[in-house]
Amino acid sequence: MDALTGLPEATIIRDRESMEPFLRDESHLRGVPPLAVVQPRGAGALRELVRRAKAEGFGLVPRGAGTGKAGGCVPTEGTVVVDFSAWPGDIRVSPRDLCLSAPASAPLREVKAAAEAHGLFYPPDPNSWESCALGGTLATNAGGPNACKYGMTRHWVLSVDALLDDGELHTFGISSVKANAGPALGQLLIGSEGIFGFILGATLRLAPLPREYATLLLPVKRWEDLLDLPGRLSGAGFLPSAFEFFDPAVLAELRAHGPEEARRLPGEALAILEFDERGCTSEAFLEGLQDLLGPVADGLEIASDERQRQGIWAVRRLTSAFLKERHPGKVSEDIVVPRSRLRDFFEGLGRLGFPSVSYGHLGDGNLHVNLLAAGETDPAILDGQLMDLFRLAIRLGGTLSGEHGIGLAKRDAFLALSDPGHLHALRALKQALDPQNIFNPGKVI
Ligand code: 2HG
Ligand code: ZN
Repeated sequence: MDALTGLPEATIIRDRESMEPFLRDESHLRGVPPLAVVQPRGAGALRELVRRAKAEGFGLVPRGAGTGKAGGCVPTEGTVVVDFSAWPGDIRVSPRDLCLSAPASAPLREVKAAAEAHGLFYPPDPNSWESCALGGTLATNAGGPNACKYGMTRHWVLSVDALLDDGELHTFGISSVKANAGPALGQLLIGSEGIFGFILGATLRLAPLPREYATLLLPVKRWEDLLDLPGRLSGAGFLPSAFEFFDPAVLAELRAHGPEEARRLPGEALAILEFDERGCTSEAFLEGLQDLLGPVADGLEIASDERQRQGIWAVRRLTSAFLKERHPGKVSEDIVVPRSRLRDFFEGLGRLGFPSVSYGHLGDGNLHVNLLAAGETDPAILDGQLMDLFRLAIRLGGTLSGEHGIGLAKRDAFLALSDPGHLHALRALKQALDPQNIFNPGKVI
């Protein structure tokens, strides 16, 4: 592609075979071959790319580590993939300001480790935390189990470094939790999935590192018994740092076909609860919790050391990859409903009548409903099933994505089901910030 000739501070990949890994993320989608893949190493490359994209009319698709779940970074027709893995910069922790700054290319694993080295904590923990890049988590406002206590990525972002349609680098926000000089434009970029510009780095808020964890495996004899628990716990002042679940169908799948450690999982349905506040491993705390749980707590197992704790988490963490390996054509959703509507949601899901397995983040109502047979289902029927699922979540006061975002995978549903006023405002923003539609065209809106 001639339009990229002589691009400064960048590596350019053009051959089909080398571009192949850039066609996919971790969703079920496969993009079209891009015009090229560019790996920028400096602002000069991006400035030029933006200028040439506008002049030549091609789109720019940002990419972190490619671990997204909604096809946000897969290339669409007439686009160049901009892979930020070589973007320069260091992770710098500032304990006095309780914050850390890092480039988009920083692996999230290293961001979390850098905070920990100072006794500090960066809570966002998407399932891909060991392989994803910070930039991707910012662009998608990544979640994870800890979100039920700590919130999403956006709640930990103090400022954002971004390059917009003027080709220039801007910093939105300051290194303080208090900053109120006008609307928070940095927050507009978090979760924007690359449609307003490139996110190049951020300054992140940190918390003190938890010193103790109570990690509990809670098998139940009746699956419905789990569904009131998130609300009951918070009503009684218990705030778990994670509350994950496996429904009977996913548990059966794991037990029958999963790896060794999954075959021993107990219960008709199962929850993993974790607390991380000071005193959570004390007898008084655990007794109080057991009292509240009542008979539901009959089979409760409490991890007695870090090895057991990691063992419990390992099974939860492998679930997504295990299901994908066993059902390559599966479609995984991440709808969310208010915690008080969990029971209504699962009753409604049963009435929809198509087979699914569910697991995920019960504590914040963010449920991974997986349609394992999607690969073998007629596309029109599958679309109908997904729309029914999204409508159900929306009817109960929820939404069609709790953490993975819209990207390409949920774009049609998002456009069909969103409030027209919401879409109008979003389009007006897109038009104002990216009038030539060069940033991630065809995604979200
Ligand atoms: C998880 O919580 C991830 O494991 C992935 O968000 C969910 O693939 C999925 O369904
Ligand atoms: Zn998840």
